[in-house]
Amino acid sequence: MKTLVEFIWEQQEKMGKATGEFSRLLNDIGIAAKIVNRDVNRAGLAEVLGYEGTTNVQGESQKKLDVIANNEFIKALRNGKQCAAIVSEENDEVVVFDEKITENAKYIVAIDPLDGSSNIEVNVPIGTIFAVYKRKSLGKTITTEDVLQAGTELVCGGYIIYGSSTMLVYTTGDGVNGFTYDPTCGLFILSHENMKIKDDGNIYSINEANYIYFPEGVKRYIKHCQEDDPETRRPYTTRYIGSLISDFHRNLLRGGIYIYPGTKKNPAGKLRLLYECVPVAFIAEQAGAKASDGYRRILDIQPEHIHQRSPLFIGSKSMVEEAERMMSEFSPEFLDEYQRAEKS
Ligand code: AHM
Repeated sequence: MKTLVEFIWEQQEKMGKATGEFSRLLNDIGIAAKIVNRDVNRAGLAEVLGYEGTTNVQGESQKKLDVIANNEFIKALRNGKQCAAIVSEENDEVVVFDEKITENAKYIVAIDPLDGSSNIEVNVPIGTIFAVYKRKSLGKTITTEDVLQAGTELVCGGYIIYGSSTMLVYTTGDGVNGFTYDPTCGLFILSHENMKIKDDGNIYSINEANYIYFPEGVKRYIKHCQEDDPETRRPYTTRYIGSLISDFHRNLLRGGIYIYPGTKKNPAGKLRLLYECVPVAFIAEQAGAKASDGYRRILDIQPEHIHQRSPLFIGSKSMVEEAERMMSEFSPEFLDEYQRAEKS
């Protein structure tokens, strides 16, 4: 039995980086995850259910649990002192911690504290998604350069899924490992070592109700998934939970593609680059899969603002490549359209 904390230490030592700082940071995320897990498990009870009565920067109504989860992660990371600032889906601005306390803090965290929270009431798995970057301004005041780093600069990408069991999955660029929470001893235990995604899955996950608004390339790819071709196991099967982490986690274990494209109404799609697309893209690549905006590698995109959105095509390599091919062939103009929309 190996615990999350033991595993992080071992990995850091192997890479010659065992100062304890990163281990502490990840451990702090694990501590907050346990508290959020407890609250998610009580979600049927009045004091954690329903709306907070506030909206976030995206104009979405905040659920009580969104706010609770956000507070728990911020509190744990502030107390741990290894993180200098947080970009959170639930905060309009960057949360910068007291400089006197975090003078030597080496890390910046981008987080969606509770992804898929519209599913809370119906007992569907939800998740926390996080990305860890190195602070560029060590010893100085936090700058925009600290928080607007491309995915290629990531130190760690991870998520926690609150499902039939609770799991923490993360990568630091040396493979993907999953830890299952054992509530009897309060520990995350290594259960899924060196996870890999099949090259050619047969599950596609997309909200097809938006079909009429999709770019032609996406429409063609959906039709491709539905064609009869036993040799390539088509027609594929469709599974869409509407909770990115649940859909991604299933496709990670079984093979498949998840798509949240741009649409005529929302050219850049719905998902946020920094704390939704980038961390799962890093995990996907480390598991041998691909993540793209339909044209470009997600990790190569240079963010221009903290709550920037991006279309996402992620999962089994051959499936993402086929979808990208159709985007280039049938919707070459859409890249400009969505970039323009994202800048305006
Ligand atoms: P959220 O950040 O408000 O929770 O929204 C993100 C979620 C993803 O988890 C999920 O895949 C997607 O929104 C579902 O959107 P839709 O209902 O449009 O299919």
